[in-house]
Formats: sequence, structure tokens, C-alpha cells
Amino acid sequence: MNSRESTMTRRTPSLRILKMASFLAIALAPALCLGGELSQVSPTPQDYVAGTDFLTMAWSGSGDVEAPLTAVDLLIPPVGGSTSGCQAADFAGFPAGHIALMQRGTCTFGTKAANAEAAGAIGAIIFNEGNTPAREPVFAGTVGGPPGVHIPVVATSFSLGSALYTQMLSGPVVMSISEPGNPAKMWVGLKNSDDVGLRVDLAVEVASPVDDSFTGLLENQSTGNSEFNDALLKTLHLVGHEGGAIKSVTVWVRRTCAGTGHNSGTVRLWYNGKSTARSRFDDTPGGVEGDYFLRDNFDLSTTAGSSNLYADAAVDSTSPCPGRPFTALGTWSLP
Ligand SMILES: [Ca+2]
Repeated sequence: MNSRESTMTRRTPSLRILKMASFLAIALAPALCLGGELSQVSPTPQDYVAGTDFLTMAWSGSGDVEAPLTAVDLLIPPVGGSTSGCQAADFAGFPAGHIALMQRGTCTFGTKAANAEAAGAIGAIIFNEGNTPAREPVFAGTVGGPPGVHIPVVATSFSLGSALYTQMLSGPVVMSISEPGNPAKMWVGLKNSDDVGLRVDLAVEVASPVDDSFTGLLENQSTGNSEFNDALLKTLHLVGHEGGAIKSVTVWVRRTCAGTGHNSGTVRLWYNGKSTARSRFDDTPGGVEGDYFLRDNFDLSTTAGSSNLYADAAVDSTSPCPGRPFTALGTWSLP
């Protein structure tokens, strides 16, 4: 394995499915469904199965896209050393508005996805490289840390990716990707009223017991004001996630890259409140209410707290965009 790749080892589909039920919720529903959808629209309409046929990559973007596939510098038959999507030149002539079909290998998934986005792709499918047995199955991966990319990115097996490529040799193949994600809600405000006008990007990552993670990004958000009652409820969509057992939640923030508003300030995340109060951090997967709450001592709990606590993070516009770093507001873990 190329050490430059960011990967998370895929275990079994059954384990993956077991953890799918809710971001901050306990998996109680007997029939679990998965957040992401991948389908072939034409010429052979087919729905692929999340967790079996494909996995959404961590820090993928969200959205619903439908477009023809365009292959990007594939190496088929696979002999190892694919550089699909690693170079901007791979996208010469890439039709903006298409979905990029890429192959694992050589560079990070983040590089491939970012290059595809820059070339005008509205979605990306990265299939396993296929040159060894270990590089045939569906795999879990990440396109980097926050903010990731804005286009939806899914990983598939070599067999599916190469089958799509074979189809493309006979004519256009139109695919759709849907990554609405599961909503996660949090209350965000400011430490100081002097910072009113500060706009931020928020990011959240939920780690699962099987070492997959689900991520959400919400950009260019107002932060309200400094009083508890002036905090604003933010909803982040955890791409590809419809719940299941979780082990930790991390929340980040940075001064947004958009606009020229207030340049710096201290962002405040409220937590540990009652379930019916404004400091709740929760979500409702598939209509099933079953929340985790951010509690004191950075514990996650299935019960709400009773007093409002907060975590602060100072942000500013010193670092240039788009690489401006995120600052963690905290990581809450099951005790
Ligand atoms: Ca290449």
C-alpha cells in the first residue's frame, strides 16, 4: 500500500451496516438504511447498495448529482501504479458537469477529489485499483480533513469500477449520486459581543466503533451573539451517515474563507443542556429520535445534561484560504 494514501481499512459489510442508524442516536430501528445513494441512470438503470457496492468517503461533499461519467486516466487492465486523477493534466478535456470515474493509486484520495472538483466534476467515483486481491473490494477512505471537497465522492470495488468503464466503451453511462447526509445540530454563539459579524465554517466528524467516520461541513455561517439565548442552531449534514453506534464526536471551526467581514473572534459551542433546551446537540435519523448529548468532561451521553456549558475556540483570518486550518472545539467520547 502506498503510504501516501489516506485509508481506513474496511472490515465487513455487516459491521458497516450495523453501525448505520444515526449520528448522535442509538440504532434502534430494525430496518436500517444507509444515507448515500449511488445509481446508474442509463443505459442500465440500477441501484447500488451502500456498504456493499460503495461507501461514501469521509469529508465528501453532499448533494444530489446526475451526470454522465468521464473516465480519468484509468489503468486497465490494472498492473499497479495508477495515477488516475493525480495530475491536473489528467483532466484535460474533462467536460464540466460530468462525474469523474477514477482509480485508486499513487496519490491521496483528497488529491484526486480536489483535482476533479477543480476540473468541474460535480461528483466522483473512485474504484479500487484492482492490481492485487487486497485492492479489489469496496474500501473506506477519506478525502482529507475539514473542509474536504464540495462534491460527493464515493468509493467502489474494482469490479464495479471496471464494469462501468467497460460500459463506457459502448456509449455514455449516466450515474446519480445522492449524499443528503444525516442532520446533526448544535448551538453556536460567540464569547464576546464585540465579535458580532464574525462568520465561520463549521465541521463535525463522528467516529464509529469500526474506525469509519462520517463528516459534515457548513460554511459561511453567522455566529449570533454572546448570550446563551443569542446562540444559533446549526444543522450539519453528516454525509453518507444514517446512524448507528458511535464512539466520538469532534467539532471544528474556522473563520470562513468567504467575504471580508469581521476577521477574528472567539466562537462558543454550547452543550450539556436539557434535551428540550437550546444547548442540545442532537439529530433525528429517519424520524427516529435517539440522541447522544455532548456532556461535561467531554463525555458523550445518551441523556441530556441540566446546565449549559460551553467550549470556546479563537479563530482569525491570518492563514490564507483555501488552506486555512480549522480549530477544534472539542472531542466528546463515550466514557
Ligand atoms: Ca495521471
